[in-house]
Amino acid sequence: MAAAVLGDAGAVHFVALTATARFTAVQTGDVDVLMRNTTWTQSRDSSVGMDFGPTTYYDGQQLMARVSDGFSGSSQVADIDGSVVCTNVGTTTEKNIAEAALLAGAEIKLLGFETSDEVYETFIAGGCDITTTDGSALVGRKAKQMPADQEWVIFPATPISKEPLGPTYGQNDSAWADAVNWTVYAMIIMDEYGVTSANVDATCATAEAEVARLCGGDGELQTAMGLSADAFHQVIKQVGSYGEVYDRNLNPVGLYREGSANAGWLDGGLIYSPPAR
Ligand SMILES: N[C@@H](CCC(=O)N[C@@H](CS)C(=O)NCC(=O)O)C(=O)O
Repeated sequence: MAAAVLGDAGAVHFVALTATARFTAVQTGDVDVLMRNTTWTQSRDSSVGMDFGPTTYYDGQQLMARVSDGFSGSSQVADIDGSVVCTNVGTTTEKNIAEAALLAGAEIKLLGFETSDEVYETFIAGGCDITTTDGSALVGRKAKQMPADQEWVIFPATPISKEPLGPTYGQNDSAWADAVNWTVYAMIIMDEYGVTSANVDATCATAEAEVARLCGGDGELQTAMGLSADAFHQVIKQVGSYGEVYDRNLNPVGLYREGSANAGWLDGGLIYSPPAR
């Protein structure tokens, strides 16, 4: 966003927010855009004073437990009957698990924490049998924090919820929404054409049609949105295409686009952008 709007990907001020504090920060304008792992839901979109941009990661809630407690990749929600479950407060997670446990006839004790660090400290120390949140976060925490003397497993194979994650901003600010949304779309479209930070300069020098427009050449639409013509050229050059950003951040923890909902639409996934014209 900083590369698109200010021409400098480094011109950004990151503010760390707990799950409970994040929506107030958007409503008050303390942050211009809330990123990372906020799920698009009906209530957040309608009554909480926010609008949602394009989904950048199709996630889903799963559970994580110790193999030594008898859990495996084929465990189901019904199998957590009698368990202590740790999660973050102010999330879709706590609501989903309470609902899913009720439906599966599992009686659980839910412990809510402000930060994820507290969740995993408690889980590692044995204060809870189960942790639950978006599957991507479980995979990340497992890769980073599983102690050598424990084996953690993630289940059920099919997530218990849909967690579409993407940018969120204050409602009724159409110009800002356009800038945020089209930055995401440009990254998706450039990925479809195989344009990367490494080849964007050369590609833009000779590009035609849709790529040329996104590069800021013939028929470009960025200036009509209040951005500079080369806004998306800068995004790809300084940050990368959708695929590059995905691979850079998520491959290291073992998450790959292939065969997932986060593959491009031409590869059977859900990542899709309206045309740049
Ligand atoms: N996607 C869900 C869950 C988000 C969530 O649980 N976030 C937690 C855990 S991944 C978090 O960001 N914690 C911040 C932290 O502890 O650093 C939502 O939007 O409610």
